[in-house]
Amino acid sequence: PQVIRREDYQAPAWLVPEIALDFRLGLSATHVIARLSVTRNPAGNGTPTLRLNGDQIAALAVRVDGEAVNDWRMDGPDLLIDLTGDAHAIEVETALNPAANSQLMGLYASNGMLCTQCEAEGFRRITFFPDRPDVLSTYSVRMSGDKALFPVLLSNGNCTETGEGPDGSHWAQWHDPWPKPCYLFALVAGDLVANHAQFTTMNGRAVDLNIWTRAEDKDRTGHAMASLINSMKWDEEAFGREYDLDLFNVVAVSDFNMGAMENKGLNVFNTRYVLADPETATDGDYDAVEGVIGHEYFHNWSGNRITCRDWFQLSLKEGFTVLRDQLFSAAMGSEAVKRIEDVRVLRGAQFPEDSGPLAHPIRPDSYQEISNFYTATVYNKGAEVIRMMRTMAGAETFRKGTDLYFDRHDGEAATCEDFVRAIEDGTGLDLGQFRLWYGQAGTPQVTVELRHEDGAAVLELAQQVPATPGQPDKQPMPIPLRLALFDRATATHRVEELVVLDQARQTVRFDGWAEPPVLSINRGFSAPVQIEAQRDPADLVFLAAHDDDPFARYEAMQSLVVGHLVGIVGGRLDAAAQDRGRAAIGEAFGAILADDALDDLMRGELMILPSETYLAEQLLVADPLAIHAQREALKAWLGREHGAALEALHDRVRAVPYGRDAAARGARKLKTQALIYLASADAVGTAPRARAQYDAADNMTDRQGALMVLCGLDVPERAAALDDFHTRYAGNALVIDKWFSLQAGSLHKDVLEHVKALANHPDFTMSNPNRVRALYMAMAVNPKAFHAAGGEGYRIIGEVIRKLDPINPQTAARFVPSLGRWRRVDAARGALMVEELKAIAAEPTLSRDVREQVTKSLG
Ligand code: HT7
Ligand code: ZN
Repeated sequence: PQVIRREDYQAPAWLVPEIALDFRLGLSATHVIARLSVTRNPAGNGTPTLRLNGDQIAALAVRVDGEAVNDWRMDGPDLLIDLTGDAHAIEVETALNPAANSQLMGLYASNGMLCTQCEAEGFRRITFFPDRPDVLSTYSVRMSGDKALFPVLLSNGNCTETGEGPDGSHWAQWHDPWPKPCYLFALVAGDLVANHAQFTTMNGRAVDLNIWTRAEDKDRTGHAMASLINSMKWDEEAFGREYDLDLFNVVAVSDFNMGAMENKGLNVFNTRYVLADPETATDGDYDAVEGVIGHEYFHNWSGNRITCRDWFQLSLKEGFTVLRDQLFSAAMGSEAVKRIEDVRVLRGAQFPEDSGPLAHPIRPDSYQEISNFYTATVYNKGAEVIRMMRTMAGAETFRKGTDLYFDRHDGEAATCEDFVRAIEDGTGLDLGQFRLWYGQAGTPQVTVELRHEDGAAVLELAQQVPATPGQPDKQPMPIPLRLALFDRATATHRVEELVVLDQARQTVRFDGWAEPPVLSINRGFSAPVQIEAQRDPADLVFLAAHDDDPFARYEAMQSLVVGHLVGIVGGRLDAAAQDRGRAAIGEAFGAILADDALDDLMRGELMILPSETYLAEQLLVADPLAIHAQREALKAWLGREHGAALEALHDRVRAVPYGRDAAARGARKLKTQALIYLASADAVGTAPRARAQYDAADNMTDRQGALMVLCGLDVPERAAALDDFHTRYAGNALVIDKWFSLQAGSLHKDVLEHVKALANHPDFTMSNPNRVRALYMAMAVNPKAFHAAGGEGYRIIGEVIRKLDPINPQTAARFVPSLGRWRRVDAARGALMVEELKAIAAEPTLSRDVREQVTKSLG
């Protein structure tokens, strides 16, 4: 396989300052003429050969400076033309069949409309072009098509002209004044309606905003529009960034490989991240819409105005934009809860990446298929790395760094190094050693020990970055640890500071402690590391009750449970220690339920036990079902011990009327949390309560929560509620997705039987990524289903990968990492997972996407 390496980067030999595209649109036949003005790049290698990338397209005609030529040639999928001068006009014609494009890359048909997805390398499926992010062009786009089929014709920038053509056709001309790489090109044509609004920028410019959907979905775009307006305002205030066109269009499509795409002035979204109303979207869905709308909008500066030099720099735009969307969502809601959720995502998705065969640095060194690198590492760890710079500089000073970055590199295709240097120059930080975070993979392990001697608290810190594929030896990195020392008697802290651990070992001494303090460390999750500390459960109970840093409070509760469950599964706790640990958890849990000073949203967070994935991550080799059983046992015990308080809690919060405010949201969160514990303790006794919540629900959060609980129970209420849900929401694809994933992610003993039956349900299809993920991703992340004895879960996922690969390789490849965890489970299970990986590898034709993931997973 061809391996692309970061060190091989070469500036493009030819630039394309301008491109004019002419589309004659049809669902199954679209004709494209691309007119490129090309100029020799003085910084290039001087070759006379112009390389235009292509992928599964053929050139119908090639013209150079207006003359048809025949002396072009193909090099694999690429078209090569030898040029004599320094500047030429190139014209290439291609023909496409969008309806047959099941990969959803390039130009494709979805639900009767046409749309494009060009990042990372989809543009080359539309026309021949130097498909690399450091070739920036000004785009003019003309499109014509049947007016009845495609009444709305959209592209980047501004619409400059429209007109009627023959035989019921019409056309539109678009022009985008901002030079951009081809991955930001977009075109949409379809029967769409807009939710329209206006935004006035900080300099008083009016911007027209449109969210385009199918007519029946328009009523569900209000939250997306409010989120867009909030994003535009927030980016002005928080980062000084103003929108730069007169028009901003968002289009919702139902077939989409990822969440959304930040094409200049024409964002294309998965319907999932646009449509929301109380009846069909949960509070989590509302948050996701707000977060993704913000994310794509923020890309207008971090990604579009400053783009990436090459795809190794992906974290330049993605890590930074994730940080920006995290800060935005925190500002719109609860900062504490948002931080906890972000860390939960990091631990659930990124830590396993960092500790597995696909581990890579946030700026990878090589790839075979770039689509495989849109990962939690590049996105979420990338955001954490930039957040650490912000923590070390302080928010205000950090802003000086980002201002400098935006000023210095506006209009450029930049590198991660450019970003770090701008932050250094703008803030005065020395980030020399910090740059290691960009190149070293693996989650650092920080060992913490607090001694008390001679009236002082002595903190011993040590770090170790684990070996990862291709990186056996690592150097120590700067790790900013926010810490506090608490006085036990007053339950307040006397010390709070940021300690930067940048050596392999470091000692920090705090004088003036007659009594040993309680240590609160990595407050706010100031560094994306794994803390290893022998904690006295009593100290964790203390912090869970008294820490004034909400994240640290959550973390104390998590550590208490992790220590207990991992201790049991790892066989390290005798019966007495188990009883003591459980009692400590019970005490802390009871205090959380009873603490009147806590808001309900935060109470809900504190009640959530660490995920099975995160628990497994703590063990070198884990028996996933043993972890599952112990976690369930603890849940049931807590449900029994605190049954009366949980029932009282459920009764209190179910009386709170629906609202979008924090109090009402907190009430909804607790409603389902309480049910979860009560059902664990007494399935039969709780089922009527869950059914009552389901029936009384006037919103999807309550209804889905109740159905989720019922789905895991072997009770008669289960089937009736599932049937009701399916009938009630028939025809609403996003809600029917929920119906699939609730069953595939359930705790029910027959979950695999349910998955197999659902695969044959008339509503199931392999051609819609949302539906495939709803069923099979929900199953792949459900340890009880995926790791079921005998390996049936592995076989199901293996078969999905094989069946899906020819249809949609990107989506297929996203299932491979679950099988790649084979070294981290017991040998018998591991062997079954390897068997599946080998069976996939043996397929005669595999996409580059799946081949890369499988080969690396077998390692
Ligand atoms: N920048 C966008 C990436 C994306 C994408 C990548 C590969 C294949 C399909 C895709 N759709 C969108 C999304 C984002 O991070 O904003
Ligand atoms: Zn992004």
